[in-house]
Amino acid sequence: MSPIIHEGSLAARGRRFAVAVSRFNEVVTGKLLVGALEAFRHHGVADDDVEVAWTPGAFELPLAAKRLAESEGFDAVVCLGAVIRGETAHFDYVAGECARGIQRVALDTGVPCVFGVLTTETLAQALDRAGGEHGNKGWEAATAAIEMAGLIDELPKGAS
Ligand code: INI
Repeated sequence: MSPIIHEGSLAARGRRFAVAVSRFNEVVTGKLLVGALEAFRHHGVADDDVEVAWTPGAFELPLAAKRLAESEGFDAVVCLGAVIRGETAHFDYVAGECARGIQRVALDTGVPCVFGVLTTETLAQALDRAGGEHGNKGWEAATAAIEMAGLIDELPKGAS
């Protein structure tokens, strides 16, 4: 006897995605956005099937994600931001509430909301992860959103 396996496919043609991206540290988040848009195109998503909403900072990402998720217009929402400890004493509040809020939106709406928010000590570390030597977390977040959109379609439906 073998178990039933559920997996999300990366075939994303025809799917619709939203990206909420923070303007704070735009030198980083702009690169994350480029990576995310490239990943969507790479996996067959049409440019017209992606919408982008800019927020002032990472702290505001959950509310934007909530509106996008509740619109029922998207298979998943990608949240992109960069919270850099060196620049703020309230790093823990911004990063923590951002992560908690994004997860809450996903659980409350049933729409996958992906955490593509860098939390680093320095700007250099953030840039390394935004198209630098550690890849592009925007690309990874978009790919995770595609996979989760497929998985959620596959899984048994229930009241959520
Ligand atoms: N927002 C970020 O996205 N990254 C940061 O590093 C950051 N710092 O350093 O403070 C930051 N602050 C702004 C915050 O997200 C809100 O926009 C602001 O507090 C208004 O609510």
